[in-house]
Amino acid sequence: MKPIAIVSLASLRAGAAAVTAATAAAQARESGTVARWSVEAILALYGLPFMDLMFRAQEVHRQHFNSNEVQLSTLLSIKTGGCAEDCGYCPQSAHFETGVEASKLMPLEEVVAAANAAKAQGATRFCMGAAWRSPKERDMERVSAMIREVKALGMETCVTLGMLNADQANGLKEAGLDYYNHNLDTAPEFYERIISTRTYQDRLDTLTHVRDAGIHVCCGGIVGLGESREQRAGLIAQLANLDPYPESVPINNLVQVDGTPLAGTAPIDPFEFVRTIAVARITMPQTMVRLSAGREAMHESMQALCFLAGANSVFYGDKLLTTANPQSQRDQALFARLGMRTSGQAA
Ligand code: SAM
Ligand code: DTB
Ligand code: SF4
Repeated sequence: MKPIAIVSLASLRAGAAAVTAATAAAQARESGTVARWSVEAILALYGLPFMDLMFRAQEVHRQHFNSNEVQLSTLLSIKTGGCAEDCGYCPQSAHFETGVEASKLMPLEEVVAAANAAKAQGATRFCMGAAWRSPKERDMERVSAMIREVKALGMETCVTLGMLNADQANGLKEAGLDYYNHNLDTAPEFYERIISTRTYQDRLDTLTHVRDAGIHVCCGGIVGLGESREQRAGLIAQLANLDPYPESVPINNLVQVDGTPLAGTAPIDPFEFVRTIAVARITMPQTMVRLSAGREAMHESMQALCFLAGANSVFYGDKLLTTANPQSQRDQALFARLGMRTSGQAA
């Protein structure tokens, strides 16, 4: 006797709602209008049976990308620790005792040497991060020089320096900056539980300046902060409804660092993390979805699921900013086992 398939009415409804929303979004894009994603439509995607969600994410992914290709960005902390902000996840905040030593801005030669090494390892983008609330004038000159020199190596450049005003964004564009990373981090209604020293609107304003300056936007968030699924959907809605949505969306899984207020938070279920990647892919079909912080603690099989869900970029190199990332050899072995090639690699 054949087994009887039991499908709940709720999951059928969720599936139908998600498909309708995704189709509407695709139609809106074709007609040149902006697709608005409601939190409900995103929750309906989250609520799909895992296999259906993965299938849909792959379908979308394959319309826009080679699903066997991954892009590599290497991070360098050019100014570490002592940050005035109080982001509850961050080991670099001066508000918490984490053992991270504050350093001054790195000399230009050291930055160029690190970029050269990253290029030699196969990275195509070099991302420089500074633990600042916002850069000062003198900092801007020195970072602009770094951008010019890294760009001269033939790499894409990205910096993340905290809040920017319009003049600063224009200055970075003149220096040749390709991407600016500034994350929304979480849903607006959860945000105040995590950060008190700058507002959600401050972040949106910086993103506007970056966009207006003609710099590509790299903007994502962090999960595993103790947020609910609805709040994860709220973050994705904020990102997907930016007009246009970011070219690059890093999805970070909290790296718990002793001394930060969020150390000890219950980790997110691995499948829920994969679902978040899939939902980002479906709602932002043409963005680079970057599987970001948290890979060091992730099994290879889970990383493979993230690629299947539509992630097509990673941070590459044994260090993120202050915490560990998989060794390059481990990543190369993983890509080889999965038959994935890295972008920029000869076919
Ligand atoms: N200071 C700049 C800023 O916050 O705009 C740039 C650097 S900051 C470290 C960039 C992002 O890294 C944060 O927005 C957050 O999403 C992520 N991040 C920081 N600490 C993390 C941690 N412990 N685990 C996972 N992601 C983290
Ligand atoms: C992003 O979204 N993740 C990166 C990058 N942008 C700058 C940073 C992750 C930091 C993880 C904690 C650390 O190493 O200090
Ligand atoms: Fe500072 Fe950025 Fe860390 Fe927040 S996330 S404390 S702004 S370095």
